[in-house]
Amino acid sequence: MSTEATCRSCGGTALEVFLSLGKMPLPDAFLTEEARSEPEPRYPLDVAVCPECALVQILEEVPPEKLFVENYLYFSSFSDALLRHARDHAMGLVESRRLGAGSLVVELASNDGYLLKNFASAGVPVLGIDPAPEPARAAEAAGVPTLREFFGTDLARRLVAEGKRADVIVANNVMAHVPDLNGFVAGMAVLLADDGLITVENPYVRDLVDHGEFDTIYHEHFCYFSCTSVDTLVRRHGLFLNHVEYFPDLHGGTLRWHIAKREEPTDAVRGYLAEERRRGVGRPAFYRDFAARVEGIRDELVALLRGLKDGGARLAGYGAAAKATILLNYTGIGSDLLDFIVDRNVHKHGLYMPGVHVPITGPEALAERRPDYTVILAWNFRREIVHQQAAYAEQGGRWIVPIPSVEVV
Ligand code: DWN
Ligand code: ZN
Repeated sequence: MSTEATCRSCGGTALEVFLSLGKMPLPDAFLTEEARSEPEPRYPLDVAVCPECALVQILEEVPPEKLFVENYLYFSSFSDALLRHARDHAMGLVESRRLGAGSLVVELASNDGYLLKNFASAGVPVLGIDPAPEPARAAEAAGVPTLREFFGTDLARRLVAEGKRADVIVANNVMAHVPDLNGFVAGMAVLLADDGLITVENPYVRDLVDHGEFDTIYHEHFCYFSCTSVDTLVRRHGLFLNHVEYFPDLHGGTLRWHIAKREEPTDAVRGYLAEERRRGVGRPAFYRDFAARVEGIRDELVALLRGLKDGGARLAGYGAAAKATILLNYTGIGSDLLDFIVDRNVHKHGLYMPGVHVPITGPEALAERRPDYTVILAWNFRREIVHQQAAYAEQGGRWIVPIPSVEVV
C-alpha cells in the first residue's frame, strides 16, 4: 500500500506500507489507578519500507516529549544481561581506543548511567545525554554527569563551542528513536573527533522479520535498521559504516555498527551488505508476507491462552515491557486472560499496562499466587528470566514464550 509520507532518511516518496498494527497506546505509558478511568491516546501504527534507501520506518510521529519525558519509566539496569553487555562494550572500547583521562566518551540516551559508569570507573571522562528525568537522576546519583536534553546538531555545536569533541560516541537504542534522523546523525558528525569512533546499537530489522518480532514495533521506534539503510544514512553526513558486530540474544537480535570519518570497511560489514543484497532486505518483497505471519502468531497465542483459561488454568505475564504493550493490545489479551504481570522494575509496580490495564506487581507474586502458566512478554530476556525464576518451574509453573513462535516450555 503506498502512502504520501516521505522517507525519514532520504526523503523518498515511494514508501510501501507492509504492516498495520492498528491504533496503539504509547508503549511506556503505564497507568496509575486514577489514570485508568481517563481516556488513553492511541495512535495509528503503520510500518513501511523505502525502496530507495531500504529504511523501514513507521508513518506516525508522536512528539518525543510524549514518548520519552512524561513519566518515562524504562531503566536499563533491570537486566543483568544488559549490564554485562554494556560493561563488556565499555571495557573493550577503553582498551581498543586507548582511552584515558584526556579522552571524552559521550553517550546519547544514557538512561540511568548503566553504560557510562563503566568508563567513569576506568578514569575516562564521560558525558551522558538523556531527556528522561527519572533515569537521568539515577545516572547523576551513579556519578555520571547527564544533560537532560534531546541530542541533535544544535546541542552538538554547543558542546564543540565549549571545546568538547568526543573520542567515542555511543548510541545504543536511540538512533531508532529520533524523529529527525538526519539531524541526529549530522550532530554525531559535528561532535566526533576526526579520529573518533561512533558505535550505534539497534535491533536488526532482518531478525525482526525472520523471527516475527512485531511487538518490537512501537511509537518509540521511528526506524528499523539494516546495514544497507545505515550505510546510506551515514554516508550522507560524511561518515562511513566500517564494521558490524552481531548479538543474536540481545533484544531479539541486535547489530552494533561502527562508524567513523574515514572509510575503512572490514570483511564483516562487506559480508552483511552482500547478504542483504542477496536476500533483498532493502526491497518491499522481503516484507510482503510479514503481516500474514504476525496474524498467525496472534491467532495461535490467543487460541492457546483462551483454551487454557477455559480449562480452568490461571495465567499471568512476566515483563511489563514496551513490547508487551504492543503484543497485548494487538492480540487483545487483557485481564480477562492474564491476572497480573510481574516485573523487576519497582517503578512499574502498582501501575497498569497501557490499553489493556493488566496490573503490574513484583516477581515474588509468581511464588505467592502460583499461576499455572506465565507468558514471557519480555521474551528477549527469556534465558535470564527462566534461570532467575527457576523456583516457579520447580513448583510446577509453566512458561509460555510467544516469539519467535508460540511454545509452552
Ligand atoms: O528501545 C527500547 C528497549 C531497549 O527498551 C526502549 N525504547 C524501551 C525498552 O523496551 P522494552 O521495555 O520492551 O525493553 P526490555 O528491556 O525488553 O523490557 C524488559 C522488561 O522486563 C523491563 O520492564 C524489565 C523487565 N525485566 C524483569 O522484570 N526481569 C527484565 C529482566 C531481564 C528481568 O530479569
Ligand atoms: Zn529512503
